[in-house]
Amino acid sequence: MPAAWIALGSNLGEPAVQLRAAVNAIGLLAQTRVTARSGVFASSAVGPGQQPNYLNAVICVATELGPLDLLDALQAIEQAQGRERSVRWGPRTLDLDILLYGEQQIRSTRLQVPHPAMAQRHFVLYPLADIYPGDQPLPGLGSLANLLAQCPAVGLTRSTVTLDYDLPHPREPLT
Ligand code: ROI
Repeated sequence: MPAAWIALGSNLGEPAVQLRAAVNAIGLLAQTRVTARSGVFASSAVGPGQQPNYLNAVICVATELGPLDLLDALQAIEQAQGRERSVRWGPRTLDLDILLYGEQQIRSTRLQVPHPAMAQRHFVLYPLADIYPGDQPLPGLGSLANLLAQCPAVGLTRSTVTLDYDLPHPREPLT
């Protein structure tokens, strides 16, 4: 079953609550199981303008949903958790990005995988490193160790907050 890696971010409302609710909702998707979750990281906002600090994390799912069905499902969760999309690069209650989907490289208008900005984003790479297999190159991007070496963790700290999500037993049937 394909493994997909999903980045989570929030800097409005109660970010820890938002991230936990999102992981729970993802774990309830049809034909999908959460197989790993990173620690939670606090980061100052990257991008233009002033905005509150973020909490960021990364999870891995095993899923029978194709990439676009997974994207639809993640966007529905963002909407259900009250995401406003008023300002590009602006603060958000919940941001869910597909970082990687198996070995696939997808360049469509709706979905680009690997996520085109991930190599420059410490708030994605460091959480990913908590759970990504060390010996496995990222499709088209090379080793994670190399990406980390080129992306200093400035303004990024490991939070004491956790996602609080119990991983299901690997042999539990998918529903
Ligand atoms: N900055 C941080 N630190 N974390 C994010 O999740 C995040 N998401 C974004 C932008 C606005 C690029 N900056 C961010 O979309």
